[in-house]
Amino acid sequence: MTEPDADRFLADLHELRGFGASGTGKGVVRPAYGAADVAAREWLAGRMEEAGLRVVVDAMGNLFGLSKTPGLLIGSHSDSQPEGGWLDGALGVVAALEVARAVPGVSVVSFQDEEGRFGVTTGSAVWSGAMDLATADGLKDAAGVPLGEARKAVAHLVSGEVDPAQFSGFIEMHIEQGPVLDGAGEKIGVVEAIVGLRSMMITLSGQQNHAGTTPMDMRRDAFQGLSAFNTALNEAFRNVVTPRTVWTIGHVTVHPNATSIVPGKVTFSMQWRDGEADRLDRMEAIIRETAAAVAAERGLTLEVGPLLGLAPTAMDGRLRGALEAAAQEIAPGAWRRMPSGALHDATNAARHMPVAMLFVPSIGGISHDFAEDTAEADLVTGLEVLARAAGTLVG
Ligand code: HGY
Ligand code: MN
Ligand code: MN
Repeated sequence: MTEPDADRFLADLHELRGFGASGTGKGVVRPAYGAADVAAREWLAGRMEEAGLRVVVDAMGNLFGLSKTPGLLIGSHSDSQPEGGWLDGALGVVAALEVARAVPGVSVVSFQDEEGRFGVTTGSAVWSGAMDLATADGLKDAAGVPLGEARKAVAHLVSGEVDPAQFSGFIEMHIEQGPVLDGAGEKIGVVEAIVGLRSMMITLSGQQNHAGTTPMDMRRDAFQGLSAFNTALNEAFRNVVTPRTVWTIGHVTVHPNATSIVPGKVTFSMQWRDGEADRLDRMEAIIRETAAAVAAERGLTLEVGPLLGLAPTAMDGRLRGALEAAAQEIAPGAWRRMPSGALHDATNAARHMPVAMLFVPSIGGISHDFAEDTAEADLVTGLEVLARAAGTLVG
């Protein structure tokens, strides 16, 4: 084992953010299967080969750099949110590459569509068997493009499949994407568990009509239905949720989205997250009941799309122990155990192998925004902890 090269690691990170650079700060626009995503994967494949790894790209576009001796898999994703930060996912891929250069027996992965342009962590979901390829191909993005169509953009790179059984475990380094470490002035978070998530698209349909001549009591206004649903849901959740439970209506399309037309149709995303599976179940029942009640009261029709999601996932004790020991050596008194409120590919990898995660601070807790950032010194501390832990695990 040699020491990781911090300068090369930082140079790779800054080069990667050049693919899909947003022009706003260090932000990136690198959605799955877009030109910038494909170019970034081609560049990463070249860096993996230079590091002596065998490159394999699977049918979904998951990019693997395999070590000669199978052992630990380390990585994350290199696709981004529609307005993404330069580190979300990319940090874990580039750190894995640098660790693989220093620690024999480490393989590297950049999963595809972790950010869910098409669903929820679709690349690692198909790789892990949580979703079959045919189902994934039928998923559509917000513009109605099927994944099966979009992934033709990586067809020229596809070279085979990678069996998860060959790996002894998976570790993902990621930015925290929250305020805890930055607020406490700490450097490392060792993740105890990743929350579960459920997500579905809901459509309320009423009657499109003239905004001037249609009396309020004669309207079947789909947006008013969404507004009433949201208010009723927040009230209905009060006795079910905890301060850590979150739920979000993040994507809304109003049809026909015109100033002088009563909205006839509203389609929106409903996403909720919690550490307990039975609470996710109870919330799902409340969502369905509340949507049906609002639709009935307002003379609207209701369509509920397929349920997507991931179960809450505990991290592996042995892998976590190696991360904690390395954190204590490198950042004594400046690390903590903590949950992950964000989703990660590690949840899907956990279907086949022990997994663990470590976090570095997010400045101001900002993420899924062009302003996302982490001090370079903290990025390097995370790299050193990851390399130290990997060295003990494959040693
Ligand atoms: O939404 C998430 O938690 C992840 O960043 N895609
Ligand atoms: Mn991520
Ligand atoms: Mn993300």
